[in-house]
Amino acid sequence: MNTKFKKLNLPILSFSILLLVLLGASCSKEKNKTIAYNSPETIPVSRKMIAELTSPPNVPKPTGKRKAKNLIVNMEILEKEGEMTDGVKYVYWTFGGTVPGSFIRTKIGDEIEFHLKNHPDNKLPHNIDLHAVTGPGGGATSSFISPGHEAKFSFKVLNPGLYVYHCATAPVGMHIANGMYGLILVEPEEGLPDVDKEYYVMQGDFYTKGGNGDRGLQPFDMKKAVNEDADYVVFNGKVGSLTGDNAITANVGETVRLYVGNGGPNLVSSFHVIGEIFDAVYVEGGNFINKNVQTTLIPAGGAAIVEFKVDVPGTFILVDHSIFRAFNKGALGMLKVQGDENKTIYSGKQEEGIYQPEGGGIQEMPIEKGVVNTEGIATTFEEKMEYGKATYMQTCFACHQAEGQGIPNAFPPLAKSDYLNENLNRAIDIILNGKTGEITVNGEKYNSVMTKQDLTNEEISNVLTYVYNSWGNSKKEVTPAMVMSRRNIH
Ligand code: HEC
Ligand SMILES: [Cu+2]
Repeated sequence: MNTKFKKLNLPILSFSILLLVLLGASCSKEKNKTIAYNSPETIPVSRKMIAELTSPPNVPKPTGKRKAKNLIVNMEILEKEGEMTDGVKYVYWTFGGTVPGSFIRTKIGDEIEFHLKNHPDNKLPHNIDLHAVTGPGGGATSSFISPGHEAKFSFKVLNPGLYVYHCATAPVGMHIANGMYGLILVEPEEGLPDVDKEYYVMQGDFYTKGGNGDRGLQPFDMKKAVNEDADYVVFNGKVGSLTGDNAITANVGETVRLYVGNGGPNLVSSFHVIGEIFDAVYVEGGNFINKNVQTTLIPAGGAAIVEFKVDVPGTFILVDHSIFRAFNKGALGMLKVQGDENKTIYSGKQEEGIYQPEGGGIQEMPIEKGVVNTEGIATTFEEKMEYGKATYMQTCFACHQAEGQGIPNAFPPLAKSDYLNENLNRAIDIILNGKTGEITVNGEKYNSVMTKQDLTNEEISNVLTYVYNSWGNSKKEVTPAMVMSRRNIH
């Protein structure tokens, strides 16, 4: 009857109270006493069972009402090359072939018979330290094995919660930095409450010889790791593991539970989902439940369970809210929610007006479809370039950068952009309507969002003329009439 998950304490509490009443004890006095705590080490195990292990972002089936078992975990260590991001290779060291390693799902009282296999093709010895283990090194010394060998050790899980496991072979930091971590869940006796969707997300920081985006096979950089100067901070082992087609999904009205871990080795995570509020957070993966949380801190070598109901459709972005990590180092994932809009909860953009601090109130934008703002109309090519540059520096610069060079993995370049130069109408459309979905610019894939730009036909013709006549582009001139005709299509 050991149940540390707070949510599930109620029935046990009422049961104990009932017992006390039956025994004739004074209920009001006894309420404050601690509940009798049956040692979980005395929980009997019924049978042998092979543990289901899953790769991220999936988790094994809930343990539900099953009794404690002799649970056999077969975990294989693989050192293998993978892709950190497009064009960047990295040799990962893995538990089960993925970063993070296979998810292990257990129930309190389970006796885990752990078989750790070090593949013969591997180059190094490894071991495992599971934070769910009560015992020296969390199993590390008992599980130390060379390539081509298998180690076996057993432990009983005594504390419900979500725990990190990792390799603890020297240099420990390097083994973790190369991806040797994962999560093990210990469910309480009754299991966790039912939800519609469950996913496995784990953050990690990576250190490469070259800088972020430098191509080719990148070796681990010990000096940067010691200085905690990460080149990549990512979810599930690589940039884009949870974006675009890899996004996790849910339907409007469903409850979502994320098992979120942080392997580190160095950085703590300020885990946040843009556009959602966590209804419940099992703080640090333990039994304390906090409600209505915006951002939860996940320490290196720690975890949290977050739960929320998705009420409206859209793409919800998972980030480490140390926000440069999200937009510049990869710590960005997506939850795509499908279903009907709910305008009571979220209206979408209802109106946009001119803001006049002097108190002019909100007015209509003077740039309704095709209506040209008569001020500042360029009459010569030079004027177009001048006005276009001004608009560029006001509107486009933040993302596409001063020289149109863009930002690797986030904002595509406009300088010498094959994509831009290939199709003028498409470029106009992008500014009028925005752009989402995967595109390839100069051989690099981008899968992000450009919002539509509220500019007049005149401004769009100027800014595009400026872009086409700068940075080695194809020198096209765009007129307001051309923009107007694209506007009328939509
Ligand atoms: C908030 C950031 C942001 C701003 C501001 C922005 N863009 Fe973009 N732009 C993007 C992103 C992101 C993409 C790629 C979208 C995708 O992946 O589908 C993109 C794509 C493009 C493309 C097609 C790809 C290429 O590189 O040729 C063009 C052209 C473009 N933007 C022009 C502009 C112009 C001109 C402006 C200013 C009027 C502008 N953008 C403002 C983020 C931005
Ligand atoms: Cu290792």
